[in-house]
Amino acid sequence: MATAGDKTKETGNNNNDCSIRLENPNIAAMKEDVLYHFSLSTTTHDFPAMFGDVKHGMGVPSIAIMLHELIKLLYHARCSNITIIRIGTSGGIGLEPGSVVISQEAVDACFKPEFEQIVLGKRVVRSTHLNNQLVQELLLCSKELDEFPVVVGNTMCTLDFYEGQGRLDGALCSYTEKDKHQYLKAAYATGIRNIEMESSVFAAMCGACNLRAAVVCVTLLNRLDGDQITSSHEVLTEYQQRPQRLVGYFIKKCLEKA
Ligand code: R2B
Ligand code: URA
Repeated sequence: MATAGDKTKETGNNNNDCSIRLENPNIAAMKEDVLYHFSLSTTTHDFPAMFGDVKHGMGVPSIAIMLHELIKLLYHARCSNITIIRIGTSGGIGLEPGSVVISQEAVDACFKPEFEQIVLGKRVVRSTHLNNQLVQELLLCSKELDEFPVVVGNTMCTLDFYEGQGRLDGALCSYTEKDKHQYLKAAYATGIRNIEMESSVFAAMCGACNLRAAVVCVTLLNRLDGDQITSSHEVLTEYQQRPQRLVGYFIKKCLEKA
């Protein structure tokens, strides 16, 4: 299970404190904490040195770097039958904010199911199709859960949050509001229901490496209504938990079947 790109703020009462808060007073009092499944212990491993600088950023380069190393890790560990799901946030098109989109396929900003990378100075184009059976399994889970709106649709992946997603509120804007609406409506007409910044390389790399992959993102706003994300922190936090709740339900169901 991998997630990259999105920032989750869990700041409790202190809005400036971005450190992780464990809801368990016992941990701080333990002389040693053995993370059995990771084969790591706080006495035998220097966690801050090993993991202190771990940060996943946003967008295609960040998730691509993470995936290269994650996929190699799974390969070296001789894992098989891997299912990997990207969860995160997105801007919706024509959906009520808070809706969750299970991606049918990831498409580029020209609505093509492709991810293009320049390799050794040449264009390499990889397919971004996602596993349809996994889409259906997740959709069934969403019906069983029945907690929030869930749709299946295409997901547009862009290299930028502002101009790249047709926003009018970036530092640069080279088009009119009418152009923006025409673009988003054209996207909607091709089946695109949300826009984010990682799905295409995620789909392309997982597909090329034979991993069963899915993308499940919540929409934070309806881009047909505006560009700014204005919902309260509480509302956004609850929205961000929705893909986790759906995928958590899916994982639990898989474990019960195993
Ligand atoms: C969704 O949200 C982030 C941009 O705000 C980006 O990581 C993405 O894909
Ligand atoms: N993430 C995006 O990439 N776009 C949005 O509009 C919201 C979240």
